[in-house]
Amino acid sequence: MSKCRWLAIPSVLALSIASGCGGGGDESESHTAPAASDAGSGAGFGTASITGKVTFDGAAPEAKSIRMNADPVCSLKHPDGREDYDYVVGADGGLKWTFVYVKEGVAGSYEPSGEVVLDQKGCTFEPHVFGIMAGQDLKILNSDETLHNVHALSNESRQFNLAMPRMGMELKQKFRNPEVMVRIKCDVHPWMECWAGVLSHPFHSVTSEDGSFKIDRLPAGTYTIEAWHENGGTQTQTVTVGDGESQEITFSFKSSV
Ligand SMILES: [Cu+2]
Repeated sequence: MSKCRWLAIPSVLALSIASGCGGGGDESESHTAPAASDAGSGAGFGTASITGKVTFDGAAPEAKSIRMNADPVCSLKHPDGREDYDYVVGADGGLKWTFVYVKEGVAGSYEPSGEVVLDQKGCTFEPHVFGIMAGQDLKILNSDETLHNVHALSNESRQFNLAMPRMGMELKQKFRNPEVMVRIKCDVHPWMECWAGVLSHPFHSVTSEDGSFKIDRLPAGTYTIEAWHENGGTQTQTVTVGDGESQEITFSFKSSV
């Protein structure tokens, strides 16, 4: 931690400025041109895919309103608060923000390619759930005119806790080792949290508004697919796909709150 510099900020005990501090240790706050892809590269990609939908069973719990009055910058953007993400259920029952990934069955080895972008915007982490490969660049942005900090509570990789005091600031971090899931929070704004699914391969997806997901470029094989939801827990299914095939599966979660 000798490379860390420290910044004293009222209301925040001690947050390290990104300077190769935390994370994997050799990251820097410099950044390269944006790359949209978070897919890995290398040998071992195939033509099979697994698609499907995650639904919520029953009536969706009523969303609670998150008030952001503690920070005027945040409340200005959300004067009436914003709905929580406990269960984001679409009109057709689709459950958003479910991480769906291959838990077992990947035989090849994969190298990360490109970067994953995590923004702090409107005093909310965007996206709320994302997948990333171990060793892949995570570019973290601050799009707000206020202080945020990103505090990754990883168990398998080194934790990082970095102040981002200025709008437009960017930094990069990595998770060294796979872990499903890593919770990331902001210590300044207690409602801010998001989840990273860190994998050794690129076969993952996050459900969209309608609960759909797609994992493609899979080699033919038999896979254990896990669906993780922050309040719904986990479910697994075993699926076999052949070259050029697409198998469709569904998951259904019930409320635990
Ligand atoms: Cu914040």
